[in-house]
Amino acid sequence: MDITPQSLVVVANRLPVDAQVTEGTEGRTVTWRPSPGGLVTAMDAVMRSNPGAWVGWCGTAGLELDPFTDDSGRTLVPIPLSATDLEEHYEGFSNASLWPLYHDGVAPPEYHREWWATYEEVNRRFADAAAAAAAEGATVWVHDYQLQLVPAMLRAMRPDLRIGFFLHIPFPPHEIFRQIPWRRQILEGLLGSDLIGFQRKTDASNFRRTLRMQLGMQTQRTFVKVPGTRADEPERLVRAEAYPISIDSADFEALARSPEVQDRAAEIRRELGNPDLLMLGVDRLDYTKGIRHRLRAIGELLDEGELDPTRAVLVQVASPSRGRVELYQAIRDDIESTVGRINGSFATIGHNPVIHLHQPQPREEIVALYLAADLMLVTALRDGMNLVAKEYVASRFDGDGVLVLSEFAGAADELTQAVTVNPYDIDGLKAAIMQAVTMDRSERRRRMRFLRRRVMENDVQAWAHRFLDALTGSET
Ligand code: GDG
Repeated sequence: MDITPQSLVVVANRLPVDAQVTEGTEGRTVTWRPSPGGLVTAMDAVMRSNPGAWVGWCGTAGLELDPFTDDSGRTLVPIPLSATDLEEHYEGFSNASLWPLYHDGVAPPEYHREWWATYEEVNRRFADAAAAAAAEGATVWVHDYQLQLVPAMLRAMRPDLRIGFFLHIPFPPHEIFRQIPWRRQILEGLLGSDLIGFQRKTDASNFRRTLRMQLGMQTQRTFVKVPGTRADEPERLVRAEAYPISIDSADFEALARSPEVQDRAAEIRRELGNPDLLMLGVDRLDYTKGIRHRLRAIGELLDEGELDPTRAVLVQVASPSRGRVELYQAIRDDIESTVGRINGSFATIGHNPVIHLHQPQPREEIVALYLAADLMLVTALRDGMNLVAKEYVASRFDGDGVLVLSEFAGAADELTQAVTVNPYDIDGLKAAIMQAVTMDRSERRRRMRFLRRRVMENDVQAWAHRFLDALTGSET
C-alpha cells in the first residue's frame, strides 16, 4: 500500500498497537490491540491535532504487514523483524550491549560484530520507512537507544526534514561510552538530528563532553557545532539538552479517585492482614532497578528487629521482562531465592513479610497498590527517569505516603522532597527506610504536597509539546 506522506512522523521500536494473529480455515486474520504506555499517551495528545504516522515493529516476529490507518486517523507503518533480527538487534546489541553500558556498566556489556551488523541493518529499515512516510519538510521524532543510527540515515536521504531524537535511558560519561567498538558511528548517527533530548542535564552534558573528547567537536552551552562532511556543506548547529519525561498525571489521579480502585486499595490491606506498614516496589524485573539492594536492606531491618515481621510487609511487583536475555533469567533466580530466604526466616503461618508478584498486573491493580502503600521504594542503581516514582505521587490524591527515591534515577532531579538514597549504601538505605517509617504525618503531607505540585504541573503532554516546540522552532 502507498502511504500518504505525513507532516509528523514518530519512529519507535514498537508501534502503539500489537498485532494479534489467528490462523483460521479461511487463512490468517490480523487484529490490533492497543499497547498503552507512557510514550503512546504522550503522542496521543500531540497527534490529536496532527494524526501523522507511527513507524515501529508490530510485536510478532516474521510478520510482514502493510501500513494502515487507524480509527484516530494515524497511519501505522509496521516494520518486519525476523527472529534473527530480534535476537541480534533487540536482545543482542540493544539489550545486552547498549542497555548495560548506558546504565554505567552495572552489568558487563557484551559486544559481537554480527549484532552490530544487524543493528545497522534494522536501523536502515526504520529510516527507509520513515523517509517514505514523511511529507516535504515534515517533523520526525525518533525514540530511544534501539534506533540511534536512524537520524543520520534519514538526514542523508531527506535533508528537508526536521529530525528530533529522544533518549529514554541515561547517557553515560565519556570514560564509559568510549568502550563501544562502534562509538563513532553511534555519535554520528545521533548527530543527524536537529535536537537531541535527554532525561537529565547530566546526560546531555555527558553527551556533549563525549563529542568534544571523541570527535573533537566544539560545543557552546547546549549547542554542538557539527562540521559539514564536504567542503561545500555548511556547519550545522545541533541542540542537545534535557527534557525530563513525565506521565499522564491527571489520568493516574482520576484512576486513583475511582471508587473501584479505592475499594481495592482497602481490600489489599485487609488481605495482607491490616499491616502497620505496607511497603511497595513496582519494577520491570531488571538488574538496573536495585531490587536486590532493596531486599537486602529490608532483610537486615527484619533481622535486627527494626521492622516487626508480623506487622510489616513488602509487596514487590517485578513484572517479567526480556526473559530471553541470559542475565535476566539469572536476576529472576536471584530475587526469588532472596525472597525465599527472607520469608523462610520470618514468615508465620498466614503472614509472609515479602510478597513477590512475578506476573504483569492490570493498571488498576498497580494504582490500588500505590494508594494502599505507606512507602514506595524506588532504589534503581541507574534509571533514565523512573515513571513509577511519578505515578505513585500522582495517585496519592489523599496527600499521604512517602517516596524513597534513588539519587541515580532521573526523577530525583525534580522530586527533591522525596527521601533520597544511594542504594549501594545498604546502611544508608536502611536509615532512609526507617526515616520514612517514622516520619510524622505533617512532614509526610508537606513533602507530598511539594511532590504533587511538581508531577501534576509537568505532565507527559507538556513534555511532548516542549520537545516538539523546540524542534520546530515554535518555542515561546
Ligand atoms: C524506560 C527507562 C524511563 C511495571 N510493572 C507493571 C506495570 N509497570 C509499568 C509502570 C511504569 C512502567 O511500567 C515502567 O516505567 P519506568 O520508567 O519505571 O521504567 P522502564 O520500563 O525501564 O522505562 C526509564 C522510561 O523509559 C520513560 O522514558 O523513565 O528510566 O528505563 O509505567 O507502571 N504496569 C502494569 N502492570 C505491571 O505489572 N500495568
